[in-house]
Order: sequence, then C-alpha cells, then structure tokens
Amino acid sequence: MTQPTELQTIAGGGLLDRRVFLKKGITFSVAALASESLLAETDPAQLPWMKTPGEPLSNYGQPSAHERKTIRWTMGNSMADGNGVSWTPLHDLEGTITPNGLHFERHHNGVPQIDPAQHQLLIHGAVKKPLVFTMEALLRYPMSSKLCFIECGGNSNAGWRDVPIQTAAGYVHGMSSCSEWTGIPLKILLNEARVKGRAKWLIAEGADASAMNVSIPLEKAMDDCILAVYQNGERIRPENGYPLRLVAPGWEGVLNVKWLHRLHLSNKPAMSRNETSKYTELLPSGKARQFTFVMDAKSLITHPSYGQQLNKTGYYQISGLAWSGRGKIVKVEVSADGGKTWAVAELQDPVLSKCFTRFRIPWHWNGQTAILKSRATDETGYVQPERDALIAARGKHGYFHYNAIVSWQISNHGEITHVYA
Ligand SMILES: Nc1nc2c(c(=O)[nH]1)N[C@H]1C(S)=C(S)[C@@H](COP(=O)(O)O)O[C@H]1N2
Ligand SMILES: [Mo]
Repeated sequence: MTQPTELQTIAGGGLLDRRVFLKKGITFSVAALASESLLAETDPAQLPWMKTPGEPLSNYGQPSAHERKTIRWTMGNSMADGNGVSWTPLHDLEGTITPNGLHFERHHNGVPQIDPAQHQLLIHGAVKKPLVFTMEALLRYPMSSKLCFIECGGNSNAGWRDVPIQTAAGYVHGMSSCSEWTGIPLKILLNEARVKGRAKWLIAEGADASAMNVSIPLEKAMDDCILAVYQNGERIRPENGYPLRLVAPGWEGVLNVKWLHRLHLSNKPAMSRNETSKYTELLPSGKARQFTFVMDAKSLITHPSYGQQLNKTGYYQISGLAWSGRGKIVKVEVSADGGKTWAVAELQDPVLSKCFTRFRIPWHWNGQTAILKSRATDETGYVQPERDALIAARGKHGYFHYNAIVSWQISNHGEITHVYA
C-alpha cells in the first residue's frame, strides 16, 4: 500500500493534491491507494442479465429498482397534508443537476392540478397597458434558459439547534435543488405592459389554494427573473409550479412563485404573510431584518457524509456542493483536521453564477478520527462562516438563512456523525 507521505499530502488529515491522479509520470494509482483490491472477481458473462433478453421499451423512463432509496424525504402537516416540505437526497446524488422527480418541494396548500388550457397570467397595477396571457400565447414568446439553484430560505434550519442533528445531509440541507429553467425573460413582458415610473415592486401571486404572494423589487424583476415553462428540458412538474413559475435566481425560494397567475406592479410591497410574520428575524441588536432576499454562499460535503460508512482505510474522494446567490463560487476549501489546515478543492466545470458547483478533492484516510469541513468563497469575496461567527452575528433566534460550515466526524470505526466543531 502506498503511504500518504509518498503522496505529499497538502493539508492535515491526509488531504491530497486535487490533481494527484492526473499528473504525468505518476507511479501510484487509486487501486494502490486502497487498502485492498478494488477489482471484481466474477466472470461478467455468467451474470443472468447477459443470458436472457431484457425488458421492452417504455414511454417514460424510471430509475433502476436498485435505486429505490434515492428519494425525497417528505414531511407533511397533520392538520393539512398539502402543507409541508420534501427534501432532495443530496447525499445520494452527484454532479450538479437535480433530477426533476427529486427537486425539493415546499407547498403552503398542496399541489394544484392546473389545466394549462385554462391557466392565465395577468399583469396589472402600475402599468400603462394591463395584459392577460394564455399559456398558448406565452409559448410564442422568446425564451432563454438559466441553470440555477432554488433554495428555501428555511433550508438547513436544524443548524440553529443546540445539539447537532443526526440526519442524512440532503434531509437537512436539501431544501435546495438545481435545474435548467427555460422560459420567458420577465423583462420582456413587463416592457410590453409598459411599467409606470412610480412602480417599485412586483407582487407575484400563485394559483394554488394558498394564493401565495410575495413582493419582489422591480430591479430584480427587470434583471434576471424568468417565467419558467420548462425544467431540465421537460415541462415543469406540477409540484414545482406547472404550467408557469417565477424563477428569481439566487434569491429565497419563496420568491420563486409557483403556478404563477398574477403580477401586480406597485409603489410599495404587499406586506404579505411571507414577508412579515415569516422571513423577518430579530437580531441581537434588537432590530429586525426583513426582505433578506439573497441566499448567502454555502457548501457541504455530500460524500462522505452522515449515515455513510467508511469500511476500509486508504483512498476516498471527498465530494460536495457549493452555491451562492450573489454569483459564482470562486473557491472551496476542505479540511480533514477539523479546520486546522485547509486545501483547495477542484471545481467542476463550468462554474456558473447562482448555480450548484460541484467540488472534489482526493483524501487518504489513515483510520484515525477525522473531522471533515468545507468552506465556500464567492466572487464578491464573501466567505462561508463558521457556526460561532454566524450565531454571533445573527443571534440564537434564527430560523432562516443558516449557511454555516458543516462538520462531519469520522470515527476510527469509519462511522460518520454530524458535529459542531
Ligand atoms: N404559489 C406558491 N408558490 C410557492 C410556494 C407555495 O406554497 N405556493 N412555496 C414557496 C416556497 S416557500 C419555496 S421554498 C419554493 C419551493 O419551490 P419547489 O417546491 O419547486 O422546490 O416555492 C415557493 N413558491
Ligand atoms: Mo421556502
């Protein structure tokens, strides 16, 4: 077995250079770094699926029956089962795109079963020309695509608890998902309605039974918002807003109004439930913060993470996700010694603004207790805070916008738990 000293670790706890397997003239391999053979011993021609014809064609593909545990974890409400959350299993996924059937969900009153032939979008209020669109009309407008994450402002809120929650990474941090959204740039429709000079806010409302509404500054609406019709190439799923949803890249999930049917231009915000009673937080100074639209930079290691088990010592790839509502991720650092030393991880290309960014770094586990952490920096220079720093700034009464560094402890038996370290 090749020893990590020969590999020249670049930080404590066995972190290796991110290009270690790509360098020329390298004398060791992944197999040599593992503590025993990684190679299979069965003759593949003897396996049953090479001896009988396979299943017929299908109209719509489904995941393998062996992947049935890769599911959203749902949590409804005993009083109203349409009000709840489901989490994306980030710990079971790789790359950056969330499959449509695994995009997280947050509904205030269930998923409306909308007939697109009857759905309409109204633009009114402080506009010179109020407009009503059918879906058929909207589908004739120019479209563009944006690959971006949508994250609920309440994502990762278990981090505020005094005791670290022991739950799979995605079922704590997976109220965040990433898709290619395709639709009509909102600016085109607002220009067509001729927004009046006094309009400063856009109040967006959904056609669900909660008629959920939120206020969005006109500046953002004219910047990069889109009225999405497609999600990862197919029409938006009912649970994610079929047939039309607002996408406000990088901003709190709640602003991404689903089942969108009304845009009201106004000189002031609506002061709706989701911007007063919710999404407003008391700070240690006694002042409250409100309209905290942008999602701060965050990262977490998804492999290895809570619930997974390291059975052997030797080589592993650490892999995780980073994202920022302010723009591109420029750096993710990883620590394997609880934050004493850090090494820079490789970022998967292309790195896009307000989009999931996959990071990876090779690691040699020596079988001792280790604490893994990741820390993201975005293009504005913002650095993801340690938990103590976040709490010092925001107090202990927070619920929204928890983005502190996540720590996973590997025991000397290879068990992984969540720790505050
Ligand atoms: N009409 C409507 N839009 C809505 C909601 C809702 O309940 N009704 N939930 C909001 C919240 S709080 C979030 S986090 C996102 C979730 O989007 P998703 O279910 O597609 O992940 O939708 C937002 N848009
Ligand atoms: Mo949300």
